Amino acid sequence: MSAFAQVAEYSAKHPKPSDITFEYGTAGFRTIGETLESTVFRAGLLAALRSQSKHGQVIGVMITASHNHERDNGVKLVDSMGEMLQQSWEGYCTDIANASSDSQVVDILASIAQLEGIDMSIRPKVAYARDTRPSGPLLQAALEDGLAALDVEATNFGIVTTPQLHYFVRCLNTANSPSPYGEPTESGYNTKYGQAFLRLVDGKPLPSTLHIDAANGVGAPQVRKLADAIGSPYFNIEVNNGDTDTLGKLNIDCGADYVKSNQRSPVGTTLVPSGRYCSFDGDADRIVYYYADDHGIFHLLDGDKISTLVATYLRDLVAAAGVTDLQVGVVQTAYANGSSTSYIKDTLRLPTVFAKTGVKHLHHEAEKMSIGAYFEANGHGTVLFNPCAVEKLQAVRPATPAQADAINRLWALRDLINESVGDAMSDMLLVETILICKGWTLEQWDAAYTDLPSRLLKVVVNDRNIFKTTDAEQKLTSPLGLQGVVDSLVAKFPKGRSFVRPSGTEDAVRVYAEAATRSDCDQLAYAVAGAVFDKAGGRGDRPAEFL
Ligand code: NG1
Ligand code: ZN
Repeated sequence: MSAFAQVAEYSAKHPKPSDITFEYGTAGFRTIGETLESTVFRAGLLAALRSQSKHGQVIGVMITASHNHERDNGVKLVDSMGEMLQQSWEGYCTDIANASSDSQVVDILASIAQLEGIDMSIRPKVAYARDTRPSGPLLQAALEDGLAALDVEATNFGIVTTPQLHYFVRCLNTANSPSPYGEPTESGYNTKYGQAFLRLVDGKPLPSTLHIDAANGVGAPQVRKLADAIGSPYFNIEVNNGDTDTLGKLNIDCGADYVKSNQRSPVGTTLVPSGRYCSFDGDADRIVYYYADDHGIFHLLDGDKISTLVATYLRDLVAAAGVTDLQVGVVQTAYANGSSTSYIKDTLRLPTVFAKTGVKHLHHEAEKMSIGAYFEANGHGTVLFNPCAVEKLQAVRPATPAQADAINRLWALRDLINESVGDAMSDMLLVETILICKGWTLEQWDAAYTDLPSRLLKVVVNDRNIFKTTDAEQKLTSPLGLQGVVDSLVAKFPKGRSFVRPSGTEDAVRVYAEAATRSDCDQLAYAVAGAVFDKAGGRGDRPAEFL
């Protein structure tokens, strides 16, 4: 009997909407939740094949649409070390999601199996989870049908954060290796990160309460469990926007994306000077911090501020450990504030590179560094320790107590960091550790450099696929002539910078601009957005001119 014998029958239960073309974008598939049943079912089939191609290692499937509206949902595959799906498989995902019939689904599976030389006798293993969205149960059922159709050994991790699922996958696949990542359970996760945190802050002065805006998403129950597991005044938190039961609240007027995009505090939070605040996004893989100064003015500490804080701390520890040939580097995207890039290059004197948008691109660049900190400005990122760096640290024979302490701290930091993917909870503990160790307030952290005013706009166009970019998405190669217009607008503003790229998660084009003053920045942003609208088929309202 063919390995795909049951697929057509199961597939018939989850027909593809004929009017939608799906694309595996920056963060997997993402669109209106109810339309994704066939796609999630088929993602389950592909996860099974991917597992077989990896000789039976566990592959993850996460059902989430992150910071997007509650009516949206999405699905993405997690590769065997907990990292994003290998890029060459993204095309397979798109192909199978768009197969127009059940028999075509089977044909595509058969051709992938042949192309990848897959041994179909291997029993596939898949771990899956979802966030709190209302369409989650429906999509989970579709996924389970996909897994049943290929007789997958499946593990349901329930409702967890996206990075927790990445962690579980990595733990499962390293369980019998010389360096197991951890225990693949929620309590294993909380124990690993919680214990590392306590090792690092032990004996330091206690911090004040951290107010966490959990975007009314899965981060709320999970961070409460983390706090219970840590059970120490070093992690004294108050969770706001933690309502996952009431429909219509997820990510609305709250969460990391709202705070970053609007540069204001979330609903239900009144900032008190010297108070400490942070926001997760809906699936808790992003985090930003913020505070109000003595005049009540809001200040954001975004992904750029986190990466510079972390890179500085790691650089100093590596120096204190006496390891000379170990370089800390930083990976950013073009959305990084220009001031942060100058600060990394000119003040910290650390190597920095730009990657395309989407953490998978940053992750790959960071892998090339000895210790690579990567963060998107929106607060999504982590730190990677290259195996060569680990070997070098293992080889050090400390000559002084200070050196031994620095090395111990580096090991503890490595345990504190979720190396598989950006993780709001692990990143939060990392930031908390550094602030506690330095005895810093958020204002002191913020003092390293001052952000240039920036603006991110969205333009809806007839066809965003005509937008093609180069140079880490900083230049347009299509539509022809548009980049010239952007360049001429940028040239008018001191410290001006602007670029245009198609979104990978929404049907829109994004326009980013920064300049020396708020007014210049807004003028530039709206001028570029207007040019995009006029010259590339803008739809709906023309971006409002800045007055
Ligand atoms: P797109 O829609 O491709 O810009 C957005 C974010 C990315 C990344 C993904 C995945 C911005 C400007 N873009 O991608 O950084 O986080 O969502 O969630 O923040
Ligand atoms: Zn997210």
